[in-house]
Amino acid sequence: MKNEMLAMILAGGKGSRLGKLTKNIAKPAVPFGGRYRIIDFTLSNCANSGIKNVGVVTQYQPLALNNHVDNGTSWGLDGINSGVTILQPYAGSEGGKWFEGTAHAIYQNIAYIDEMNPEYLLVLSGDHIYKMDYEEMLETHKANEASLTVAVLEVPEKEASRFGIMNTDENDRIIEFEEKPENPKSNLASMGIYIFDWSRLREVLLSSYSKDDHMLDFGKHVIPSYLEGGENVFVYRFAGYWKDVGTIDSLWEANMEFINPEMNLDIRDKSWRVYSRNTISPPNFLTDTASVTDSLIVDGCYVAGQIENSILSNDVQVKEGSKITDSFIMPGASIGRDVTIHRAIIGEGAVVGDNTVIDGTEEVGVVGYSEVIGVTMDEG
Ligand code: ADQ
Ligand code: ADP
Repeated sequence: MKNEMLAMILAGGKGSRLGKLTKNIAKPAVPFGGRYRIIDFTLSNCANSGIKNVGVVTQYQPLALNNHVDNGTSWGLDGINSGVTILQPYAGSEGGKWFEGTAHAIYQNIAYIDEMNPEYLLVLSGDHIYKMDYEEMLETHKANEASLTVAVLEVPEKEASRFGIMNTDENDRIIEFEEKPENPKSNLASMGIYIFDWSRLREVLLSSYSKDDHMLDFGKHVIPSYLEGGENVFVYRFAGYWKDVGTIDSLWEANMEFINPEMNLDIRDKSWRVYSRNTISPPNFLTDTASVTDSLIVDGCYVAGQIENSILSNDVQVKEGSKITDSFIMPGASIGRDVTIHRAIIGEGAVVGDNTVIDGTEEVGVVGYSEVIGVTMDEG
């Protein structure tokens, strides 16, 4: 079988910066925007870009991710010669091995990639919210006769040290690259999205692992070695909405931007749909004490309280007298009476007892997955 471009979504980072929100779940499977999970955006981009095969490389808590992605039907990726494959660390002849970095994760999956036999390998991250046409990026890659193309965008200067930062010449060829520099020399940042000529990358990885100088990471090892070796490395400039939601703050922010009418990630764009695996919930019920403004309320909710500038995912309950502002409530959470929640993320299936106050004014409030807070025995 010959695939022009195979996508590999790297979804195996620990996600430890999401704290208790990723205790039982891989980061890409964390709920987002009321109806979605983080990985839906990348999977939808793949489907909309005409990519047929997608490998999802994971290692922590993959169960919920497996259930969600299933065989890719929800994204139309389950046809003949297409599909989504969840790739987990496996025990080889030399014993099991965890993926030690992004490049190592690709190296460990060479057998799968060879089976797909692509000309180009698209490397993606499992924790970004954006809409992007990878086909257009591939056109740029071909036009430049590049060996590697890195998607980039300009970030605020004060955030630059969180990213791979580069300088380019007048033809958009990368001449300098530094992974997360302390003193960034520009604000042109890598989005961690790469297109490689697969045969070349395969050679480079095999040669590095045959010696004692293993290339573990794309940012730290592969890109610098490509530049040193004089390979054709170019940028692809992206201008739309893009957010790495790897931290509590960025996850909260991205959800708030999602309900901001001015934000430019148009979720209603019929030419670039974002798909997800949808479960069926009953219609919402709003009582006569309910008040809802500037909010998304997804199916299955029962609302008797006051909701402002917030997202209630499916099957959330908010009882009378409670007030929720600037918050993201994940599926199945249950909020008691006279509760105040401000600037918070409430995990899937969490239970918040009567009269609880969660005030995230200083620091975004978080209630974890299935966590029970503020419930006393006599209420039970
Ligand atoms: P980071 O996002 O910090 O920087 P990294 O932690 O390597 O890079 O994660 C990239 C993706 O790969 C994440 O989705 C993560 O979950 C996944 N991943 C990490 N380790 C993995 C492993 N061992 N096995 C499988 N998957 C793994 C990168 C680039 C920067 C760039 C930013 C943009 O290195 O140059 O600026 O992305 O967000
Ligand atoms: P399993 O898939 O075996 O039932 P998991 O612990 O992986 O067990 O997940 C159970 C359910 O809880 C899934 O629907 C998953 O998406 C959800 N879940 C797990 N952890 C979280 C979390 N931190 N926040 C939100 N939802 C979560």
